[in-house]
Amino acid sequence: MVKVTVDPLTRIEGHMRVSAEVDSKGYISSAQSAGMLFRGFERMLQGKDPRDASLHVARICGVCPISHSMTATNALDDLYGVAESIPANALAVRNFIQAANMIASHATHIYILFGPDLANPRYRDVLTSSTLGLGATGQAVWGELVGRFAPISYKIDGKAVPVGSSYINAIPEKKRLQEAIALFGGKMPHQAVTRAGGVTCTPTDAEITKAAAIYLKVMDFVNTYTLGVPVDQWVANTSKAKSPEAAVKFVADHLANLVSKTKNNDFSRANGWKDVELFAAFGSELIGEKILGLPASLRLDKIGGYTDPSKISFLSYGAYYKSGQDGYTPESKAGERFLTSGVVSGNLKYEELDPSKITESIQCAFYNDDVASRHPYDGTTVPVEDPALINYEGPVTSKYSWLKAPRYNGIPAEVGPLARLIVAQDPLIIGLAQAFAGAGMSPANVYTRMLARMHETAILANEIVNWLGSIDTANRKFATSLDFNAAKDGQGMGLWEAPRGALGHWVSGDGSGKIKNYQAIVPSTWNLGPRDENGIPSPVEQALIGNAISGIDNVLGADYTNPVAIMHVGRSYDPCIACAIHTIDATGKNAPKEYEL
Ligand code: NFE
Repeated sequence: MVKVTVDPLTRIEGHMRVSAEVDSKGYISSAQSAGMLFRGFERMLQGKDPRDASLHVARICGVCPISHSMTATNALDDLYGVAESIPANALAVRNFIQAANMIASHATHIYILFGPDLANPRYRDVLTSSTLGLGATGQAVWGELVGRFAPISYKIDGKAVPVGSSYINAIPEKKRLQEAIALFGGKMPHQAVTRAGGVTCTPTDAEITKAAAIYLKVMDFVNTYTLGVPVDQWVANTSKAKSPEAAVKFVADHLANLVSKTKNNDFSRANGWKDVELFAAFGSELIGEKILGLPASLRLDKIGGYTDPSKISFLSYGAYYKSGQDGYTPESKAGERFLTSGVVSGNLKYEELDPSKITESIQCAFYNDDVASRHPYDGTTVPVEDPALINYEGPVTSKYSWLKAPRYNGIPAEVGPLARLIVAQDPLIIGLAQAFAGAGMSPANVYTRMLARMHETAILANEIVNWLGSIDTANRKFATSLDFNAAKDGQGMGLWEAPRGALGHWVSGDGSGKIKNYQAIVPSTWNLGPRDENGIPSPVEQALIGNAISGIDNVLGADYTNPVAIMHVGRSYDPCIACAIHTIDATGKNAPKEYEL
């Protein structure tokens, strides 16, 4: 057995560590995922005025600050009892800035955080190896991968290939989207307009026009780089298809058509091979074998899946308020949001969301409590005090992470774009999930996670203009008033979706109008937490097991120094550990030795 540790795993910021036990044939037999940073927003919020929570929590993260402030705002709308009377105009503004942030975050992940892995030298070695004999086709695909996704300049046949075009051109799009958010939010990150009761801005027609113009620019990028089918056509034929079968057939036919008209290994954009199509070429059962003659074991849909459907589910709290109507229900009942809430089992059975079934376990996390698991309304955040107990290398039954372990009805849940669209029964994603399950494969894998992120970008891009257009500037009602007494002994729950998945905040009043308890369970905690008191591994810990350490089936032998599988599988969840721990102790008193401030 060889132990392979990747630390840090994330490109977004550090402090996520994955340690895997690899057997003598080069396959992962056990994995531990650890968050290594101790932060502390939940404790900091105690004793504060609840109305300020939406401002404080935005600082949990600079990538998804809209989602944190929005989720806090939802919890506060609930605490003050005003959720059902928030004006439609305020809900439209909230939808717009959330969707713009979601698209920016997805572009960051696809192109900056995950994309560079596709230009890993391992792909060069595999695609150009004589063992596989892909010849000129393999060379051409490698050239396209580097030309689009490489974060550095490579040399091919002695000639320098510039930094990847998709990688470099995605960056200004994020800036553009930040500007669109700032038009309403005042600034970005950490906008200040989503507050309990509504929003604090009153947009003008000129601002809406400007936001629409920025959006159109971003759509140029999506149409030029990401999708080989215009956004509206893609959505009409996939997300709005008559049936899952029709949606999958549309994509399969589109790809088959592309393959049939591709001659001389021309996988260029000009020939219709946009990023989603190129990604499919070696990522999917739909096409992988057809164009490259790849063995099935080389495909991305073969890695990062689950083997035991009874130990995993897919969870979404639902997101985006229904357009054109005042108010929403805080518990996000099924069918009440643009993307619906719910829980889908590992066997793809849907059930309605019951927020009382959510718990967090500290069994394997560096926190003390009398009981292993609690509902977040009763949750505590008490870090272990003895630095000697901070051991990321401990056995799987010990404490080994700063992330707690969230569970739904006692079962780990994957969250994120894939889970969101499985729960929403999106025809393309549910069609693919069913097809994979029918073929005895896991419905969740590296390919479906990445495809869902691209597909959700198209769905939101198609909808965002409607939300923008629904803002009625002649009607100046953007907020409702609050009864401050309502917060004294009350409780509030915010259930929302961040780019990386289900995000929940729970707040309770202390009887005097201050916050008594505040708990946040974030997407990366769901996906990347440790084991629980029943020894069940988290989603990523399950998804790593059984994979060849060098990815793509160790086809050229196991390379322990380039563990592509750990990178692909871990990064397919788009990890953000700053979000997942959200606790900082400025005295350093409770921090592990190596992190003392
Ligand atoms: Ni720091 Fe976040 C998102 C939240 S992390 S990015 O998306 O909440 O899981």
